[in-house]
Amino acid sequence: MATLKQVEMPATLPSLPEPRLLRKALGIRLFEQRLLKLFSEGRLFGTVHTCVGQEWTGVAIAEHLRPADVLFSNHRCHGHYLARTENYVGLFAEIMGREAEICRGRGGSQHICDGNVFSNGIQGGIVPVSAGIAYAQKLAKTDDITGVFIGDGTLGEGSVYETLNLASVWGLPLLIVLENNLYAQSTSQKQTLSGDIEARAQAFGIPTLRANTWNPEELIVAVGAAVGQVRKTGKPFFLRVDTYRLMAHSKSDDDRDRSEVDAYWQRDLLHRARETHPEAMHALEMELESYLDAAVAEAESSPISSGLEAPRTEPVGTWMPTVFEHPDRVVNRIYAGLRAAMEHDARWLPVDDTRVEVSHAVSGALSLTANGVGAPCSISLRYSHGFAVAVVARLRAVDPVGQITSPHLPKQASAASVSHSRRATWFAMLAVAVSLLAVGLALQRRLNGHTIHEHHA
Ligand SMILES: Cc1ncc(C[n+]2csc(CCOP(=O)(O)OP(=O)(O)O)c2C)c(N)n1
Ligand SMILES: [Mg+2]
Repeated sequence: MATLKQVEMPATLPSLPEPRLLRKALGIRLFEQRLLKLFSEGRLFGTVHTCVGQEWTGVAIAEHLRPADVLFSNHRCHGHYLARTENYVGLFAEIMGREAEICRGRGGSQHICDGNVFSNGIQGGIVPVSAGIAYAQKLAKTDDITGVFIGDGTLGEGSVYETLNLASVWGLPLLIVLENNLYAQSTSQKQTLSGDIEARAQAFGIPTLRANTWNPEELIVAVGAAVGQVRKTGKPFFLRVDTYRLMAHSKSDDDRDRSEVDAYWQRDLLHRARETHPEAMHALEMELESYLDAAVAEAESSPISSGLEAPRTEPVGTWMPTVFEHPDRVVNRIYAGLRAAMEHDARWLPVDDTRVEVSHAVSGALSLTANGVGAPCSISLRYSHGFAVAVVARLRAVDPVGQITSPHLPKQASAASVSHSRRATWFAMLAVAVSLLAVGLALQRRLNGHTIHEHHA
């Protein structure tokens, strides 16, 4: 049984939160960094989204919720769950697809259902559900409350506003905690958010408060005030928490400006504490790492969930089975869709099969490079039949090369016809030359302070 043997810590460390809280926040961070390592070793089932840099939101809410209160979370839920339950072994086991506890390895990283914590990876999907639970609490005439975490990107989901409206009209004991980390996957908030965040909740008559994760003690006080208010009034409350995700959205999908990310690392309390209190932090890290060693070993000793290996037996109804050209890689299907869409779009200049590469695809995020000129974009997309067209539109907006047309080129030429004829080779070379020229011009425009206007797909 993995047990945490706590090292001796002074009662307080100057300028740091109390060691009990520090241990919790650092435990979450080290847990997630361990997850990334395990992922790279192929020991996890499915993907993970870490909350490195945001740990204090979970710690703060766990300080104020009572056991009967219900907490909803999203795709970035490990910290929220661990802060509340401290079930490290269980979460490791869950993400490793093991039979032990939580959801018997079937929920994985994003679908937790344990200890009155529920998570779901569908952005905004949990928000109306959380209101339903809050409604049940109201009908039961308890003073229990429900909390729900959403990200700033999820402010683009209509269900959030429908819920804010009904929660306010019905007077539901619902605390909405918005983790404002400035990005949705790789899309900056600057591109998608208009107006004021709190004003959106205020428009529905819901009171708001703002805090941040760089000052955890103030954050904990703010969460206490928000929780207390919901419990006392039985009405909704909206808490905005400014924060920053220090690691990739998922794993390798991070194209944010490095200097921006570095600046936030310098601001991060746990990171800074290593410099200001090296001995205490080192001791704490050693303690937690050895606990995590034991927790991983214990989780891995549980058998793989039988459900994960069972063949699909339920009827498929009227759905046609999807036929994949390359059953091993969904990415190939996406690539084929892209090429098909481009072949019918005269504004694209077909060069050869390497014109657009889906170089990487994880969990709904695609990193694309166009023509090898490094005009990559990571994009977040809804899973829909129009996704290929959306990718093309987005690429075209990001990569000005995509807008060039040449009078010498057949407008509807397919990638295949170009790459397989001799004439096409000349066209291809011409296209490459034109492309390089365009990239040069685009760079020059950028250097001159012009920005390329991006249309959202
Ligand atoms: C309805 C829906 N659309 C798209 C996705 C893919 N996706 C997963 S997380 C994410 C970005 C979420 O951004 P935000 O709400 O700001 O949360 P953060 O990741 O920053 O914590 C997207 C687009 C999804 N899970 N659900
Ligand atoms: Mg976000």
